[in-house]
Amino acid sequence: MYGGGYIHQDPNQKPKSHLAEGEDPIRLAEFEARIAAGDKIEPRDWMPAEYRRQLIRMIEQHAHSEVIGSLPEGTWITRAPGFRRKMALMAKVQDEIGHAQLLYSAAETLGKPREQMINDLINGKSKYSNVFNYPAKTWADVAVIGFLIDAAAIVNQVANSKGSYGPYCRALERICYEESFHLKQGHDIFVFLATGTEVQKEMVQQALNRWWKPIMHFFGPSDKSSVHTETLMRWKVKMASNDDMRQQFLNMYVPKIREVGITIPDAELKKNPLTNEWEFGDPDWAEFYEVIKGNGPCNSERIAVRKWAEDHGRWVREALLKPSHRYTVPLA
Ligand code: FAQ
Repeated sequence: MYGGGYIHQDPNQKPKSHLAEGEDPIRLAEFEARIAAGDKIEPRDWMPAEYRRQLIRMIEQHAHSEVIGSLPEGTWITRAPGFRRKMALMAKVQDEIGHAQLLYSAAETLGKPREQMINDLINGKSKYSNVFNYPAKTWADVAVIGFLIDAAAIVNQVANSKGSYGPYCRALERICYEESFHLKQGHDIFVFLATGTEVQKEMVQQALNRWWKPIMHFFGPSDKSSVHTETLMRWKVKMASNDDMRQQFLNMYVPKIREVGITIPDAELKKNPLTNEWEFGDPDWAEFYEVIKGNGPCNSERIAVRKWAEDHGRWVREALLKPSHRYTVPLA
């Protein structure tokens, strides 16, 4: 059984040093005191090199996830059933790209140029969320993504918007408003299908069967296998552990899925009457690690599409960056 988060700590292990070579322990102590007092750290403030490195890694991965995350649903814009569904989906997909813009800007404040981030994505150096390496086979997959992946993202982002790095927190606050609309449109489609004809209900059930494991993986490995949680929580970049976020998601959304007659594909899922929490079965962590290594069902396709967009959009970026003719043509 899984569930119930804790960070594994070996009592014999020496505490990890959070200082890079040459960094001043007094400055680190002052920095940590500011974080403990709930201050926001801003781009020009002193910060340990490891804090900067971790933030770049996490915000960049988040930005890439928004870009790549627009692809599975994006393929359904032309096939959405009806004009209103099409308009809502187009607006949602466009929002996700807007989130990427906000996040790349937040990561840039830490010193990594956007072009380098995009190159690292295309070259496979940077990760992005596991979930977007699965195909959206039917319209019901759009319902599951919009309802449950956006819900999972909200659980994570509402918590982390209270974190320590100002630009990231402000970006997350704005993103969360828009994600709430995404969740509503996903929930509306999910309920419509689940309470529709037998064929529609079966379609949404099959979609949930496909997405459940990746959604469990979305929150990251269990706390005892997580590499970065301890450091990130110490510096209030992550405001809850992977297991705690996963548990919060289960407690909120398992009842909402079951109330419309859809079965969650986990035979071991049950509510513990003592803790009142949903306990779940092994979500197959071997699959998670394969997917984040690049071996998921759609990894190569996703990166190929992103590379195509990058190559074909180059002339637009170059045109935008050129000085305007208005200023180069002398006035008569
Ligand atoms: N996928 O030590 P931890 C969205 C990697 S936005 C891929 O536990 P950490 C909107 C991790 O990077 C979705 N890789 O890592 C939307 C690390 O590898 P590294 C994205 C993962 O950072 C909705 C290694 O495993 N959200 O969905 C994943 O403490 C619908 C060890 O893991 C964010 O990025 C994963 N799921 O915790 C768009 C939120 N989990 O870097 C379109 C911000 C772990 O050492 C449609 N990020 N790994 O090579 C976070 O909160 C954290 O980074 C976690 C992972 C919780 C994702």
